[in-house]
Amino acid sequence: MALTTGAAFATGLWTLTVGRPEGWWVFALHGVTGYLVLLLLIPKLVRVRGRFLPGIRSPHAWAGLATTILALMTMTFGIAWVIGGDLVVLGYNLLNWHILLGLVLTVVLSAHMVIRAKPLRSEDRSRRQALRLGVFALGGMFLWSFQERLIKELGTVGSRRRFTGSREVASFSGNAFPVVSWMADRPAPLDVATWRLRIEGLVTAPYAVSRDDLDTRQELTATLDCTGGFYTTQHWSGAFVGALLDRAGVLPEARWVRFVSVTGYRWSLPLEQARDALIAVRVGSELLSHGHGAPARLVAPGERGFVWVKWLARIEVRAEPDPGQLIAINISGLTGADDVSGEVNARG
Ligand SMILES: Nc1nc2c(c(=O)[nH]1)N[C@H]1C(S)=C(S)[C@@H](COP(=O)(O)O)O[C@H]1N2
Ligand SMILES: [Mo]
Repeated sequence: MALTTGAAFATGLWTLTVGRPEGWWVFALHGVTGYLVLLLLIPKLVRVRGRFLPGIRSPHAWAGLATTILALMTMTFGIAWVIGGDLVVLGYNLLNWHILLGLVLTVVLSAHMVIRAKPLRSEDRSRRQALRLGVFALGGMFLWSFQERLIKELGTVGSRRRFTGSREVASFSGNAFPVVSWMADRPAPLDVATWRLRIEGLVTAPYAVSRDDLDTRQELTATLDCTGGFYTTQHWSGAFVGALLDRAGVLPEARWVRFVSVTGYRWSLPLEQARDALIAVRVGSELLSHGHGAPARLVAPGERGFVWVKWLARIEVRAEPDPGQLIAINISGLTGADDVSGEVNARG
């Protein structure tokens, strides 16, 4: 039970990193794993049912009940989102709640396993047990494919979702698509007149460019797909990272390119992939608005929205990847001046 919930959590985390259509099966795997947890929950509930009433005074019984409700809510919200539900509670949609509750559930279950750790009973490891798990996994696959069939047949909003589960919003509309931050990044608007983007690190000649220098009208049509559940396809324009790097002269030991925001938010791409990414200053024919990352943002085709760093300050060529970015994106909003105009929302 705990192991399959762990698998559901792991595959869920994994989906957040997948942005290319070839990766659709990761989302399918997450769906199947979710249904597997649901199926395992039923016999488990039948087994402990008899123990709940006699133990009603004990905190364990209530903790168990609360955890079960949490698990059921997590699954219900996930399923409701893929079908097409558009309930918004406290500013968060069903997908946001699914992810949030899934995180809480994982923390609770991990604590439970640490506190009440008991060794696996030998029967847990027996062949019968493995067989049972196999049968339930088949059941999970069946339920998931039934869900997909049903969504198609009924033609619900979910039938028009992207393979990531995201729904299309305001494609080809210039700046008119949603403004989102990963956690709490809300910088005040940057002064375009004095702003410069620096290109530095493992290069022969570091330099800095203004927004006008970047406005070279190199174009890319790409889909921004936010893990918060929307996507938008736009014509972006600016300068390709490859062109910017060539001007600086990349050193032979270079392997990675790190994109750093004025807020400290940052992400890295492997050098070859980074070359094909765009530093955008325009969307459609309009200059980027503040909310969308003006003066310049990263457009990284095939990567989920959180990689598309806004309000860029520098591009650094490096030899190493950057594990610290996982922390940086979560804490960047805690520092720096806030957006006084209130144009930037955080949910994403
Ligand atoms: N500096 C910075 N860049 C950021 C973020 C952020 O919080 N800070 N959020 C990311 C996320 S999660 C998404 S989905 C996109 C959203 O871009 P948009 O506001 O133009 O829709 O920006 C990305 N770039
Ligand atoms: Mo996002």
